[in-house]
Amino acid sequence: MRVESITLRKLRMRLKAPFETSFGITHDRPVLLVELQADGSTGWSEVTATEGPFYNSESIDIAWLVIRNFLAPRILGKSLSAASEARSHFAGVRGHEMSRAGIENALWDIESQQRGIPLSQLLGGTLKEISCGVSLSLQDSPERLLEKVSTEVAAGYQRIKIKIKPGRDLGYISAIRKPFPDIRLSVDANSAYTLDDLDLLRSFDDFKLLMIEQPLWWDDIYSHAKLQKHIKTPLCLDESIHHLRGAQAAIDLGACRIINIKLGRVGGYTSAREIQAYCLGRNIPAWCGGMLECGIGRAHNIAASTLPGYTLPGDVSASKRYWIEDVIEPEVTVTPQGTIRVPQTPGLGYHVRHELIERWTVEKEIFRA
Ligand code: OSB
Ligand code: MG
Repeated sequence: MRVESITLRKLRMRLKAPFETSFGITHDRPVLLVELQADGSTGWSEVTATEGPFYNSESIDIAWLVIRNFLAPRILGKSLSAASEARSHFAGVRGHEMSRAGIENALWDIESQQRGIPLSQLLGGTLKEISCGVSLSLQDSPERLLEKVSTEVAAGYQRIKIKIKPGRDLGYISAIRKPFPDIRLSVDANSAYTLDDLDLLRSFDDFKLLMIEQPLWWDDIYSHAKLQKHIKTPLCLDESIHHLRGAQAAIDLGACRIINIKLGRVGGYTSAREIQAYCLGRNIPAWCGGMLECGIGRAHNIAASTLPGYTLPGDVSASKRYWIEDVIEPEVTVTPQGTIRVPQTPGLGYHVRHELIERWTVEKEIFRA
């Protein structure tokens, strides 16, 4: 594959409903798409950074600059025999995992087209159908949250995750557990607590939660290890894990018993595959996280979720939960059993709606070899 050009596009897509986490509310999701040309083939991917450096230190605009000034020049005109080689070209760039994933994952799309096999198969995925969960935004009242949970349980989703933050935690968790004593339920704090909240966090043990996701500081594995010693519920790390070494440290330190793998956060498929293989070997359940992706990032998440290390339902759900209209065809749908059937055609397995993307583009730049 000789990398001929990289096109960046920023789209403004309106979420059907605002999504609130402990770090803020998103109404409009700026979407950064990568269209990469190599040997006459086109690969697509999504840079999953948020509008500002609030989830991690990346943002859509920062990623644009990093790709223009540092990543594109390192890969344009280069010939790669496999998409996994992209990572070595980016070795001199520290951090900026989501930006790197944006380029690497588009190359995986191209490689699977060129080999004539589905992306999931190229990755080594074994599932033809993946298990789905949902991540629910913070709500203004436990009653409102309960309505949302009821809707998603009725739709078949196999795991419900609710966002929590101080003041919107115990009352919400218990309101759901009463009518739903047995569903797989987890909570995600996005770093809203500190070790001073130990008693409160320990009280979550009464609710048979599948996990507590990233309760403490986004960049702090050590404090999670301290916390895990004092509570029974498994901790899951999201924000803190950027690569295999981080996953190894977290597991060895006992900082978590479950890992959320996000393709963007870990720098792309090559790194995600290493982490899932490691988790599988260590009997640590892993699952595919989400970043409110449009269809392109969603299609990549579906392919990743077929890998054998992804043993728990992920945050990969139907397009219609987020968007009135998606940029792929068909849009992602979920069966009444709470699964997504994995496309079996070469590449992403979905048609990319180029004209629609062009229409929704608010900024565009092309880099050529
Ligand atoms: O922590 O998993 C998270 C969305 C934006 C930023 C961080 C997170 C999330 C989600 C949504 O939980 C997952 C999704 O439905 O895409
Ligand atoms: Mg999370």
